[in-house]
Amino acid sequence: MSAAADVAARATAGFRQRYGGEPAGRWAAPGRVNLIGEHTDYNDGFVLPFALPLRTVVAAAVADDGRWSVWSELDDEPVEFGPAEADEPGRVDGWAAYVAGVVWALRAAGHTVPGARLAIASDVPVGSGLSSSAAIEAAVLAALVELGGLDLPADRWPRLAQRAENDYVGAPTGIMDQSAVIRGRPGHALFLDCRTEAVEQIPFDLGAAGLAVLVIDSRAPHRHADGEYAARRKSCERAAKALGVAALRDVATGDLEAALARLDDTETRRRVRHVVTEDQRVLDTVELLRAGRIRDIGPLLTASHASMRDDFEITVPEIDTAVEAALAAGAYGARMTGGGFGGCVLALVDADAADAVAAAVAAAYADRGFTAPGTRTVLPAGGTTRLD
Ligand code: GAF
Repeated sequence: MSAAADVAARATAGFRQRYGGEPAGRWAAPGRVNLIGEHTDYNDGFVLPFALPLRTVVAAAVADDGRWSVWSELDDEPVEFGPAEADEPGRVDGWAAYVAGVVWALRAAGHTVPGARLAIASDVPVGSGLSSSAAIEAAVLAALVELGGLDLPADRWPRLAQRAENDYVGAPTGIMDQSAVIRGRPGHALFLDCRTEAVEQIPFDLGAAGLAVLVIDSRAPHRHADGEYAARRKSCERAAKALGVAALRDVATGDLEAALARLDDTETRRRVRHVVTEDQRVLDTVELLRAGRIRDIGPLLTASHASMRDDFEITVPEIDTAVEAALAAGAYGARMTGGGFGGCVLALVDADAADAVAAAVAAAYADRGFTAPGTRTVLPAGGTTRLD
């Protein structure tokens, strides 16, 4: 059985076992990596993520009692909640908060959400920075929209799923992850303008170019990731205010030095420099990909990493070790992907060199006494969909 069929079968088996009977349908949403454009989304800037061939599947059916029951492989017992808990952000916690958050966001937007029984299985690893939470949100959202016959076109799903995460779960994230997992397309990276939500599917045919993206799970324990993420966001917002712009996206690359000169602390200057240069790197990457020059994006990926390490200060030793080892072993470029303080690194490599690069990273880890990394090659996959 393929991995995709297996995770769907697990969701169905979970549904039958917990609730009896058959689900009305199964909906799948992927994890994501971000090719480039980190911490730019909440600055109204540009990102270029793609969906992964790792999926979360929700098997679901309407429940006539108007309540929600959610079982996941992560727990033995289902979590149950009704409208009262759904309407009060924070009442449901743990992984089920992402489900309750979607119910909350739909209700807050004026939709009549059907009660439902849901069973969730997933191949997206939790806590690795591959957006397992956005995958749950998107799959549950797709299921509830269809089960309830809600009038909600898919281009409005990312903002709604983001609200679930921001306002119910309480994580002040941007719109990248939900957009990637909902709108991703096989063989493409998603160029997203986070201010306008305009998207362009950029061909990213690694296979035809003899290339691969190696995703390295740093296995670094998350170190204060939530608090540090929120602090970075606040710092950017303060800087935008000090510069008199709506968001750091409004600082043009050519105006960067003048803008930096107007800020009086060096830490804020570094944060601003990261965001403004990172937006430009996304635009440059898109130009190269449009021209079919995939290998040439390598230096931009590596420059993005240096900027995250030195200016935004969101990397950790395991992550920097993985990037350095991948580059030394011949990767065209490598960078941390995602929010930071752990998570994954991606490296652009020749497909036939992927194993050697992975081995070099593992050896560097062993030298430093780190827990062995996880490695896999990935191709851009499709976004959220109904399976049957
Ligand atoms: C996390 C967030 F959820 C995203 O919105 C984004 O800010 C990312 O970190 C950093 O680019 O994945």
